[in-house]
Amino acid sequence: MSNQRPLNVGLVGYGFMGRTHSNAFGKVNQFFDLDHRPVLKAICGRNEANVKAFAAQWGYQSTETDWRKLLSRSDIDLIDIATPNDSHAEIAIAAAQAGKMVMCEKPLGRTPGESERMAAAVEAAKTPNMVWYNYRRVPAVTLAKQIIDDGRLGKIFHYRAKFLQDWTISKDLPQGGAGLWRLDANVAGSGVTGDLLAHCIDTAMWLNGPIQSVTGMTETFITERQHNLTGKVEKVTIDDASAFLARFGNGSLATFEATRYARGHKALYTLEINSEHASIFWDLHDLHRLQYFDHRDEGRLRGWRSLHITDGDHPSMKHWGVPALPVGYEHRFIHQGAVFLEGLRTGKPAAPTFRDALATDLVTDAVLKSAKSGHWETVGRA
Ligand code: SOE
Repeated sequence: MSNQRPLNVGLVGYGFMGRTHSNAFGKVNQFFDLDHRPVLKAICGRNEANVKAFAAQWGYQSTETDWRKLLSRSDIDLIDIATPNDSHAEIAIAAAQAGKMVMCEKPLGRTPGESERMAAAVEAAKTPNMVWYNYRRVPAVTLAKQIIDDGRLGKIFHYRAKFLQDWTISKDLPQGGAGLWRLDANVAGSGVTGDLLAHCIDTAMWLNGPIQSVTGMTETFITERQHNLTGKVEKVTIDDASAFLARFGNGSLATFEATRYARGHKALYTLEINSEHASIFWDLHDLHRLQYFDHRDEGRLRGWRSLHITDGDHPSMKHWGVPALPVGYEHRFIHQGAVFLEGLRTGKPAAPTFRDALATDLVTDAVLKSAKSGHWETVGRA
């Protein structure tokens, strides 16, 4: 559309998430009918050679090696943060104060204190903001949301989620630096609680409302690792595994578990809901299927239905292609980008906002506190 308004993007960070976000900005107008068109105006990262190579590969018009310089540019409308977690707060707050729109990779901050300051900054600046929690955009997960919102489930009793991986089991794996900063708590904030459970919590609260209280346990299985930046063997302070029980505001009970020590599981994110009338089960390793059991079905034919969520009338499928063709990781980010741009058109905040993501960080914080205290912890209000 020729009358689309350009939206000049300044992206900070050119790792795995920088690529994923760039792809989303580049494709979103091909798949969604929107008023704004992102322009890949500038990519920013500390290593000049890498940042230039990234700009050439992804079509950015310019490069910066200092994010403060990027923020001072009048030709940038939106700052998108795809850096490791320890720089999210500083960049986001400065970007909001510079009058930019701000998008940020998850988790929002390393602590609720950081996240609260970030949410306060974008709200004070009255600037559009969003966090890239992408599992909401899996068509089968969106269908689960529709089923719940339609009232088909009746009273919800149980919510059950887990996110299992196996990539940190080797004791020879170092911590720190590119790719491995997730193992360094100073940079990441926490281990699997902030990295993996945060996804489960974001989806859970989207589907089932606020979490009120939690009791958790964490474990660090390998307590020392070589640090890539110092070259020294250093203490590991992230949680390698984390599990918690929770009570939702609607009275339902929940169990959550995440680990990077589950041999054979690469990204086994599953969720299950059991309610008065029906149950739902979803599994990221089989992401197009939504398992659905409805007790109201005729008795003789009652059973788990395995719904293949790729038909034209399933959530978001009309954007992607002809029915039956599966969509993948990148589609979720393209869709999440579209949600942000749609928010600019309607003036309604695109979810999850910084404040929504703060609510998730308050749950992960309560889990980590409970793992230390051995007590139930009440979740703070965002
Ligand atoms: C960690 O392995 C990771 O890449 C997370 O950082 C992502 O958020 C998750 O979607 C997949 O796993």
